[in-house]
Amino acid sequence: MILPESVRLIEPVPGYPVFEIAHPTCEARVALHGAHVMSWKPVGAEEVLYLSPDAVFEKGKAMRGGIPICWPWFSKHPVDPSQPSHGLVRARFWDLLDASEDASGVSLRFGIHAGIWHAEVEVRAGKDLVIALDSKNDSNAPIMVSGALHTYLRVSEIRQVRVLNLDKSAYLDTTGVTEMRTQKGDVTFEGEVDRNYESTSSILLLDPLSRRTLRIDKRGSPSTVVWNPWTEKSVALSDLPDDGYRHFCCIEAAILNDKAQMVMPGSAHTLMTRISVEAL
Ligand code: TA6
Repeated sequence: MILPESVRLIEPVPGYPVFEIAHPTCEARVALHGAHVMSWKPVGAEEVLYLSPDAVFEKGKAMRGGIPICWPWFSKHPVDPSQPSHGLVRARFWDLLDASEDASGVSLRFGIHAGIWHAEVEVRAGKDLVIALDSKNDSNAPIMVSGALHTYLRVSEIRQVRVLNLDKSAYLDTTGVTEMRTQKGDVTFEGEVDRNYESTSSILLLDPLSRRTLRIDKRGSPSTVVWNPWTEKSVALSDLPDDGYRHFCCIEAAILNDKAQMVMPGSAHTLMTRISVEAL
């Protein structure tokens, strides 16, 4: 396939192809492994995504940072504990189906088949970043899909960050005793946060030290997951520096397993997230 002028294929690690985008609207990197957006930097702005300096770039290993695609299930498999966490496709190579560009950005389209599972994803990098994941049903019976666009957003200092638009939303707190709670005001970070919010709202992430607000819109996603591992889990994760937790916040457009979407034969479900940078 002939790549657009502003896209070139590089191999920062042998056997690990990465599409490097240098377009008038942005710079970005997308790995073929996991169809994984590793970095995105709109023109005039600093890098928006957090990629762990200790991330592993190896077939079969999930990459710590960027935007992992967790699919066709989220976290633990609904019934089979032997299955990998966060689904099948973040640790596999996808196929590049199409690549195009115009004045407003670059589009890369990837596809993957894993048994009965068939997904296609479009990555649109420009002034905004849009990821649209299509769960396709090629079979003659309904299938249930869940998952998440597990976005790692770069922040200057997590203790200063505020997440807006989840006030009064119900959430499942999965730290400590797993229980349902209701959000009061903005989400702030004074310890580990791992929450599954019942929310379809757009999210604003205020990062005062970077003097910026990130806006996260979404579609086809009944839940928003907010995650920061804090100190202990940061130390426990080998592919994350001990203080890595200070510099990212995950805001995930999710379909949790208990809200899995039914996809009828011959049709598809789209899970989409859009990230944009706004001044503080
Ligand atoms: O999305 C939040 C979460 O499910 C957390 O519970 C935490 O495990 C995180 O994902 C990272 O998961 P990973 O499998 O990438 O280590």
